[in-house]
Amino acid sequence: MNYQSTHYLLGAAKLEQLPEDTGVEIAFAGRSNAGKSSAINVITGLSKLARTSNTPGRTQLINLFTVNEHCRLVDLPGYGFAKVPIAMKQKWQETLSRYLEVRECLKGIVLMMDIRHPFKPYDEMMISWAVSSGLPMHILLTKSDKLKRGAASQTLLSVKKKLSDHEDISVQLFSSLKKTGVDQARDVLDAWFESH
Ligand SMILES: Nc1nc2c(ncn2[C@@H]2O[C@H](COP(=O)(O)OP(=O)(O)OP(=O)(O)O)[C@@H](O)[C@H]2O)c(=O)[nH]1
Ligand SMILES: [Mg+2]
Repeated sequence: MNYQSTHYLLGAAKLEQLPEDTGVEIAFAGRSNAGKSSAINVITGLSKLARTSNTPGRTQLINLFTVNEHCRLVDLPGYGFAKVPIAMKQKWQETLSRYLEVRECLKGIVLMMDIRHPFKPYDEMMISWAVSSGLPMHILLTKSDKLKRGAASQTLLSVKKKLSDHEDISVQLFSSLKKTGVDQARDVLDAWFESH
């Protein structure tokens, strides 16, 4: 897959604003600040594609990026962000869960978990959701540069072990900062895009 010409399509606040439900979408999910937007940027090799920020909750819409005529990447709003009014938070989460439920062209989920804090309640929820809906999931243990090599591979092992019952879930180390694991992540995306 060639990601060079990936471009921003639109940001949807409601499902009605999404493009026609055809082609293939791969969604990037994870807690706020886990590094979703950064991962999209390094995977596509386009550093300014998705907006990244120190302020958690930056990505508030379902942002879609067109890779080519049939393929889109989706930057989902980060869940678990505390500093917005509760009503707004519930609204996003409702939109997010409806997107996951109804979107036919959604063919895979990339879940970003900060390697220092894996398996937060929302991650568990996403994982169970992927399992119950039969969608493949690929987990990026992000910010792996924050741990020493040994500690990072130990976390990888324990996360793999915890998910060993689920053959449709894969896991890898990832660092947007050091660009670790980029080819491995691309291989997964390519396989998903190409199998549909
Ligand atoms: N050290 C390190 N920092 C990272 C890495 N990836 C992202 N960050 C930083 O983490 C912060 C959040 O990154 P984003 O990519 O904006 O996170 P996000 O998941 O899109 O956040 P929301 O849009 O708020 O949900 C930014 O300050 C990034 O620079 C990484 O691999 N290593
Ligand atoms: Mg973001």
